[in-house]
Amino acid sequence: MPATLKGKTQPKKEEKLQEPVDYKVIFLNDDYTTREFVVDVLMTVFHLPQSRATSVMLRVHRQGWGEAGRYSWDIANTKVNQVHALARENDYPLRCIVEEV
Ligand code: TYC
Repeated sequence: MPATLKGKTQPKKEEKLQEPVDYKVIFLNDDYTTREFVVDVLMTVFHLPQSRATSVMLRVHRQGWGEAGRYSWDIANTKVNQVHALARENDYPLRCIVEEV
């Protein structure tokens, strides 16, 4: 290596690029939000096909929680805010949360 480049262009070993962290959006069950509304939200906000939206909704209904998708921090939180805004507009208590993968 030419002496002029020594220690200048060589990346240091500890400067490895980190993989970006993903965040899950998790739907939580409740007793009042209709199944149809949850499926609608999963289709419109998360762009799930109807069959997938239905199976995620049923999983949440039966197990208490279920994953709608994985996104960057900003997108996950935007989607959670969209879900909560739609739920509020329609008087449903539907909640979802963000969790690091
Ligand atoms: N448990 C609701 C019902 O029986 C349906 C439901 C599913 C609610 C998923 C919220 O995230 C949820 N109507």
